Amino acid sequence: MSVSSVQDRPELSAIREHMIIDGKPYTTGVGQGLPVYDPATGSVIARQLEAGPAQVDEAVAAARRAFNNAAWRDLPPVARERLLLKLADLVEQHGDELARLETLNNGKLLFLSHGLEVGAGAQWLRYMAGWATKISGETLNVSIPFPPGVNYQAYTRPEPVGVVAAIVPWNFPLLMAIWKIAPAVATGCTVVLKPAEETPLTAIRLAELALEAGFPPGVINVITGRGEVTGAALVAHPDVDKIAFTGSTEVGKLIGRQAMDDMKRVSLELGGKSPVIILDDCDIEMAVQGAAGAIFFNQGQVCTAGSRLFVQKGIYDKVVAGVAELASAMKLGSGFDPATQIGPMVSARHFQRVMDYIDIGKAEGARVVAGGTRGDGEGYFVRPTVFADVSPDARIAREEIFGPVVVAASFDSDDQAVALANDTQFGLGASIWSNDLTRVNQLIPRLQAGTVWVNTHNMLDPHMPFGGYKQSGIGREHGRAAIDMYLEKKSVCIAYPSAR
Ligand code: TXE
Repeated sequence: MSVSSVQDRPELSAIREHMIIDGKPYTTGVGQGLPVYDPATGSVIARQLEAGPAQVDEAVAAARRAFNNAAWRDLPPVARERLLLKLADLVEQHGDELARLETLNNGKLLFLSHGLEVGAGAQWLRYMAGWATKISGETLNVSIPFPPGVNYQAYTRPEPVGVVAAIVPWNFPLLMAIWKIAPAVATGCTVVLKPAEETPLTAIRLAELALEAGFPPGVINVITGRGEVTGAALVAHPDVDKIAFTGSTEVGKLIGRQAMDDMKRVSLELGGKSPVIILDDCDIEMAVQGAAGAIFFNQGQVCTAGSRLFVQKGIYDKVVAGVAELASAMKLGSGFDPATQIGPMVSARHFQRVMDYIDIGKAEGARVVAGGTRGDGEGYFVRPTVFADVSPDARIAREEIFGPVVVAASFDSDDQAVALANDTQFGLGASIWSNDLTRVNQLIPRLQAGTVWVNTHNMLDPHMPFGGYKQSGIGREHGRAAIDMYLEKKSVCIAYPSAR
């Protein structure tokens, strides 16, 4: 490759094939390492190392040393805040390179890489930077009566939980790395991050930028490799204090069980099958656009994707036809093409999984009203697919597909809408589309979901706690809730003789 072509494509010069441990590039793994793909073409763009138990041990040891080192431990909160603010600036300054790298490796539309991975990533870093100086305990008025003549002063002291193992998936690689790292370091923890094996590249650059920002070596480490190798060794490591995981419910349960063996702190952000509930008093055009956006955004590879569409009987045919029309008109292609509306699935494996679900849906007798086939070309493209009249017992209505596939069904009453919406093992998100505030307000408390949107879907903000009811996870990210997940609360009780 010529130098000029590298200059033309900033993402290529940003590719790193090492890991970052203790502030340095680390170049040893186990086995042959693993290829990293461009999902729009299926071609190999890089190789990644695979960390085995020895490398995991080195990374955790580096994080532990950094946690105990005065250079980090004694840093005043305002200095942690400044480091996070500086990192946010650097992420923005390298925004073009990071966004292009993400689109190359993940396939997502370039404007989403800019707006979310980089833009929202910087926003989250700044929000969490602010928390570094606002963590405080409480003074407690206690009533301990013994022994006579003794008084007590009691207070709580929040302390960082320690070494955090952060394991993230491939759908928002840079943003989710930031969602874990930012609150962890805002509280004074240190981190070993394992990105998904599909999308390791932006996380490595983020760790490099963190060093440039001035984070001491070992505070933010990034190791790469497969879940069952690197991830499993990290989860099992005895010197990890907390595991922060986003991924499948299946792996989340495994990690939760393992974490309990050592009583590690654990937070789990898992799968979903989020309902989109369209009431007959809604603005139909807005609801149709919203329902399509809820499922097709990021190719449906979103944990809160609106993958179950419930529409009130009188407007069901119109809404389903509208969503199907939008789906059929969507342009598939490379995330680098500004005309593209649907990029590729992240990997060949995931592409196959989504196509298998489409076949299952057809075999179950669901009516295909849009898509239902793969896209053209070498890449892992799936046409936006709408299944109508899907029974709530169908597998495509119950299992997370994590692709551009929505299942639609109608309902008569609000009670029936609630029953359908809650008839799932998941409980991550839900949206209601209506102009009737009374109905909306009556529905909100009845929905079992960590986030309920009204006349919108998939909107997140660093101030809004985010997480799941039921099997969608444990714990909340973002907001004050995220900070609490990285803190231990120590009670201090000091005795002193009473003055009289
Ligand atoms: O997830 P995994 P996969 C759902 C979605 C998708 C399905 C499978 O339905 O189709 O999960 O995707 C690491 N110990 N979600 O296979 O395996 C892995 O390396 C420790 C929803 O990609 O859960 C990666 O870094 N770590 C979800 C991360 O876990 C392990 C986003 C996620 O991979 C591990 C992704 C192990 N034993 C998938 N096994 C969401 N909530 O957004 C894997 N990993």
